[in-house]
Amino acid sequence: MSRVSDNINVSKTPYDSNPGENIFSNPNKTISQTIPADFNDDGMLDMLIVYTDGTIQLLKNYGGKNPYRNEGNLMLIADAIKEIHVGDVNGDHYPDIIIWTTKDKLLVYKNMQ
Ligand SMILES: [Ca+2]
Ligand SMILES: [Ca+2]
Repeated sequence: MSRVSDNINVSKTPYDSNPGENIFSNPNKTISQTIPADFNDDGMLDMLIVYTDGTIQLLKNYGGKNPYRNEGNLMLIADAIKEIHVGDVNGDHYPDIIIWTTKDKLLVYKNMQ
């Protein structure tokens, strides 16, 4: 593998040149992962926030200028999280949450929309 070139001119990027829109922050906890998914099947991507302490929070997307609203904590996983995935495990078109813990438990949380 070799470096092709340094990209010093990003004028052709398809993204805007803003420093990035802050949609959420929590100074009291460390985010380990974010997973975008449409949890309420309204066509707009919501955001799952996973913290290092095992807390999982949902930011629901309502559209408009400031679309994301904190819907609070969904769950607190006692064991440390090894992997977390989102997928529809029961075929109802609502994404469910699948968690693999460091104690090798596989937990499924069905979306009860
Ligand atoms: Ca949505
Ligand atoms: Ca489902």
